Amino acid sequence: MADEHTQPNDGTDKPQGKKPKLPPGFEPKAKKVKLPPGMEPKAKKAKLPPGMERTAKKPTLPPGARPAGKKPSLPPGMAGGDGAPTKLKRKDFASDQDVRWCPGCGDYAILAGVQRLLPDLGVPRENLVFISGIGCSSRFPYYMQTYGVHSIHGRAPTLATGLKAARPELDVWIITGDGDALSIGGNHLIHVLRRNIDVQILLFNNQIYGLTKGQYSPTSELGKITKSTPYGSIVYPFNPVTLALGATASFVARTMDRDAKHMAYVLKRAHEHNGASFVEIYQNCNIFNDGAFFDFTEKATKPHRAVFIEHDKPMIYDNGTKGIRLDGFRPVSIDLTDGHWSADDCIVYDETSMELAGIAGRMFWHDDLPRPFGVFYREERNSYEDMLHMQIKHVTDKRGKGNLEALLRSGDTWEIT
Ligand SMILES: Cc1ncc(C[n+]2csc(CCOP(=O)(O)OP(=O)(O)O)c2C)c(N)n1
Ligand code: SF4
Ligand SMILES: [Mg+2]
Repeated sequence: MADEHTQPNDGTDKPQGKKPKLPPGFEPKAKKVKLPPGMEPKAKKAKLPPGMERTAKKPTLPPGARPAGKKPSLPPGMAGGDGAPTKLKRKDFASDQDVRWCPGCGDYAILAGVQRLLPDLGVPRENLVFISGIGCSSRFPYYMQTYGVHSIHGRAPTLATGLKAARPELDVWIITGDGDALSIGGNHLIHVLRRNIDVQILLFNNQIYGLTKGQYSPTSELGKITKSTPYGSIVYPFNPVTLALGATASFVARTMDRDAKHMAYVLKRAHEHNGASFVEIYQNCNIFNDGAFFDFTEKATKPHRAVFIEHDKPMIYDNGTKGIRLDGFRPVSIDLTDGHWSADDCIVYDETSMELAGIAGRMFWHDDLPRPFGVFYREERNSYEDMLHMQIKHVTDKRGKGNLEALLRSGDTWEIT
């Protein structure tokens, strides 16, 4: 009989949503970090470079840059553009490549969801670019009849940053996995979010390395038995939503492969947003981590394990029988059927509130709380490329057009003979 620890995903993992059990011999320690005197955090308003003040004056944008919250208007004659009659269909976005994911993989549903959505977004194919890293999920650009780059492990944000800086009118999507985005690409992900490059980032989270056949990833739960953690993972997982919020992302959402309608809604919202839109998508890897999210995605458990958050609406779930209320700063589940509480007692979700996003984002390990799906946070602020082109214009207006030749020959130069 094969040793059970050599088997990938042997089915002994704790269901998601429950506080994971530490491997034997490891007890959690709760330590409070004390700041040294004089290091209390101060709330300071950031100073913008000259010509880039956000308030009062709205600077005129140079050609190619667009103001926050606006999507580019396409030239006449282009599909979906001003006066263009041709509407593309889902099949127009499918390439002639054979899709090489395992039968039953959640990646198929995400691919179909994106291809179904694109005709409604009205962006011509020649303006669309899908950039991925490495992993099963990162094979995505092959299957799209658009421009695309299957790039280097964890570096899709890097390529996307360069492309958007040079060609801000392009509609750029980053496709990445939990390993690609959060292990090798962790540094690049936080900076693309901080810089607020106007891209859509779709993180296919299957809580495992799929392509390399089932090693644990930064989102694998504590105690997870995999090929690379035969005695159970001893590492706390990242929660991608709170990670993105911490990296000052201007749009943060979560959806799932098994709810096409919700995924379409979230992706559309992400696309509407000017700036980096981060979307975590729970994706089933039926080969190496089957059922990782079934608590939240399957009919029998979804109603009481998932809560769908909507702006300006009370946080209600379980077919309207339960809600989420704030008890001090803690979210608690309340019963709406026994006459004690009503919908008026529930949190009315505000997706522009960083504080609420933090609270909802941390509804993660509690057995007695559902996990939220939807748009956690949205903030209107200029994208990096808007600011970049504004700054170039400001400096050019002031100092005139630059001369590269003169610049190269200025200052201390040497002639090598
Ligand atoms: C520089 C480098 N390091 C490691 C690898 C091996 N590798 C390929 S994909 C991958 C992880 C993929 O996991 P994830 O991003 O979660 O994608 P999935 O396959 O699960 O969709 C790793 C470690 C590599 N290809 N290149
Ligand atoms: S290994 Fe998993 S993630 Fe990769 S294609 Fe197969 S089912 Fe999908
Ligand atoms: Mg993965």
